Amino acid sequence: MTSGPGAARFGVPLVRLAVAESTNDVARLLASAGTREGAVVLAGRQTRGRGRLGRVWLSPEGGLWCSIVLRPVGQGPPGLLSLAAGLAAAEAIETVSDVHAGLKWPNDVVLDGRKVGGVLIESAAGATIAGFGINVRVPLEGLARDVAETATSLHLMTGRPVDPEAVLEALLKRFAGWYDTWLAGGAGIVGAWSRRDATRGRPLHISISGETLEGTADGIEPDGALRLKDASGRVRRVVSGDLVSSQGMAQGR
Ligand code: BT5
Repeated sequence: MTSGPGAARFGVPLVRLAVAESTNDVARLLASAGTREGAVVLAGRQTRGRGRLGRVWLSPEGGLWCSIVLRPVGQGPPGLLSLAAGLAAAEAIETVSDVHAGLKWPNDVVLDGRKVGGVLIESAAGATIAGFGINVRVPLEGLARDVAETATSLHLMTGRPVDPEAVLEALLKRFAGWYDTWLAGGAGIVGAWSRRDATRGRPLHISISGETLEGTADGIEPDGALRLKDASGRVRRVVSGDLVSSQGMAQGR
């Protein structure tokens, strides 16, 4: 790693593994062994990568699969940490390429409407683990067909080889900044996120505990909740823990 405020703060120690089941699980083990804030686990591939709510995250060679151990002193707004992490991932992508990265609530990073990355925040062993997955040069043929239909990679979008290490370095710097912003109360996170909002105005079908809600994405609230507007104009708040699945999030390219 080169020097720089974020690189120094996040990325020590940096545990590199050729293969992990899930870097979030390795980070959890490190956290329970008392590792310091900023420890990072990086894997060449994951055999049991996961998304939210037990969903599978496909993680072949060629991606950035990493997790950061956080030990927040005090507490920023809970609903904004995941958004801050998404912002950091979007900015890291833009640091190493000339693409524009959008965000879909709550945590998808999208290029031209297709998912290039995601964020998984978990609490474990008295710490918080922030997991990031970015398809840097993952061949889409290496993903399951249904996933490949809505996914993309940085390599595909830029037409140029991108080094996962360069994305990691940018990510650690950007996330250190947004994490500090979050710790300080989160001012600016919702505004920055909203400027990248790739979902606003799009139709959504959301299932929450067996109930299906339909409406149009109407941006996010100050606490990070999604605003879902129904046909009559009524706005319902959806918090990320509520969301079981959504359709329409990958549309509108
Ligand atoms: C996420 O979940 O988007 C969070 C992904 C976090 C992955 C990182 S990798 C490092 C760390 N260790 C882990 O085990 N996880 C974290 P969610 O919003 O639930 O999205 C999951 C959905 O994304 C799946 O159901 C698929 O539809 C799709 N998907 C799976 N693999 C993908 C990939 N490589 N690229 C794009 N989409 C993918």
